[in-house]
Amino acid sequence: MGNIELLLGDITRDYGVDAIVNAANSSLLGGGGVDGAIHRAAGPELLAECRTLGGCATGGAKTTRAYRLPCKYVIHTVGPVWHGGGQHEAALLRDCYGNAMMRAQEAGARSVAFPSVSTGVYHYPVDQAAAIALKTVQDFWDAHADSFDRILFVLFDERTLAAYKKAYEDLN
Ligand code: AR6
Repeated sequence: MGNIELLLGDITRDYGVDAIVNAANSSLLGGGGVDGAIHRAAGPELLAECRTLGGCATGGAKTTRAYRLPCKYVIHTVGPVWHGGGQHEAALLRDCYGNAMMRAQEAGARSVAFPSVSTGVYHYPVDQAAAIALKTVQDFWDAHADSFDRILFVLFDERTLAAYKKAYEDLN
């Protein structure tokens, strides 16, 4: 059984992983934040492939190739927009991480890097999001220990990293 790694950094850099997860929107046609960074680093072929996918529901996840990114796959998931917590946001965020892990397993990706889905433009409170993210991913890894070697969260700023570290302590 492995331990999730929590790193500060830019997920488009080379972490030696098979798959990275994108915090996309339901069009899957790009945007700002980590989505913009991933599309810029992958090159226009990524958008061309995304156009063939017909979008993605909130909580869902779809896999593409990674083109110029230093990994094999991008798993695009669509996090919930935070509306105060009464609109199934927690269940939808759980679905994002669970479905992304399922897509990774199906692709044979043995190492996966996640960003903090929904805590940027979508305004999900980072403390709550971190607890859901880590528990969902750790539970999936524990249940499918043979499928994965490494799981990372690559967090873009100190505040987000601190929230994930705290949630990780509370979980273990
Ligand atoms: N590497 C890792 N994390 C990053 C990077 C990066 N290069 N860039 C930003 N982050 P957001 P969301 C962090 O807004 O809240 C897009 O326009 C960022 O600091 O990217 O799920 C999509 O198209 C934050 O901690 O995603 C959607 O429309 C985290 O990634 C919408 O934003 C998520 O922030 C999705 O919003």
